[in-house]
Amino acid sequence: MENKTNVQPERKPVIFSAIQPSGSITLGNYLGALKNWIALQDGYNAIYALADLHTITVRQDPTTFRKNTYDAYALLLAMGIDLEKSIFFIQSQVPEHAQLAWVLNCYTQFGELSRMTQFKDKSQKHADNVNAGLFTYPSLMAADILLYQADLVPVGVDQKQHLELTRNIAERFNMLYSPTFTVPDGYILKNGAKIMSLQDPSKKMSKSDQNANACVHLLDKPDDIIRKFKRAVTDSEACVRYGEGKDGINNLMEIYGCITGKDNAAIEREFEGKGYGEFKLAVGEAVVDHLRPIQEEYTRLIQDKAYLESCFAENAAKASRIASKTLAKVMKKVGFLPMKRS
Ligand code: ATP
Ligand code: LTN
Repeated sequence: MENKTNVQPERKPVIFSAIQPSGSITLGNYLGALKNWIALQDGYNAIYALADLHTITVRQDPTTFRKNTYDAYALLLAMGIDLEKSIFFIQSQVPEHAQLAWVLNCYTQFGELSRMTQFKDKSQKHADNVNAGLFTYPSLMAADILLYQADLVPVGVDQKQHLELTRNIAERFNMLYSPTFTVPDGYILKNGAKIMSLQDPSKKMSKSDQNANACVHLLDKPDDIIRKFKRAVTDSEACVRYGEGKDGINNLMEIYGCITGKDNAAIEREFEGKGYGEFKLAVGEAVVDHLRPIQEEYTRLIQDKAYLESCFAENAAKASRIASKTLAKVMKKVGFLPMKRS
């Protein structure tokens, strides 16, 4: 997905990313995506969102959904999203997202959406509710990105296909009318791009996993984190080395490497001659130590709802100022009449 031409030297490149408040945020979300969001704030014009419109493609209990949204916002601030540097808003509070998504739906082909592997996976997983929103999910995601003329989109590897589709939609619209959207590039981390389930290391670690032991949540208590790592599925070789057929150990090495900055060779040396029990405990403890300050800051922030709500409002207004410009251009090019309110 190389495309350097749309990064103009006179402005800081724009990055956009979003996460759904669809459950409690996991270590996979953090190492695969969110840690990178924090690091990118200095070099880029960073715009981040909680994609709550996407979340209702899977049925949500309203009370839990509201709680997850507050929690995710507070947790991301606790991780280090700095509102002096970045915009961080809630998607449903910026109506331009739903508006542009509708328009883009009409420039996205049924065949393209049918090929999305996430759609296929999620329709199997939620066979009783294969709704139209689940199907058109990628055009809403394209709207999120294109409204801000994003140059780069930091995401986990599982979102690559949606990003390709976003590029195709943008290119198609630009060709049909005139250059309107920046065509974005993906920004996928090498390390931690895909953290796997602790119970089935062939599957990605996912917020919505039914098996509580499969997934470490950032707000899990230290004892629970240690316990989940102790129970992580490994293999029978009892040797800490990266290799084929060792998905469980590879995954634990990846997590440990992301947290400590050590490479695989250093990890292999550190645990030479030691058993899996010792290694799993070390990984658990490293994760607990890393999360401690984040959890403390989250606890402080979540008690201050008034502060959080003022952040929601201020950031939605900032986002809307940018989004409304792109939307107005699109509407005009398509041929809608300008809206004049008396
Ligand atoms: P759900 O279970 O509701 O589908 P999820 O845990 O898969 O949720 P998303 O909200 O879809 O998470 O993704 C948020 C971000 O985290 C995305 O950029 C995604 O690529 C990344 N991500 C999700 N799971 C992982 C994982 N296991 N490893 C690395 N990155 C991940
Ligand atoms: N589909 C994404 C969340 C998401 C997103 C976006 C990511 C919604 N809109 C725009 C990047 C850019 C996911 O992580 N499942």
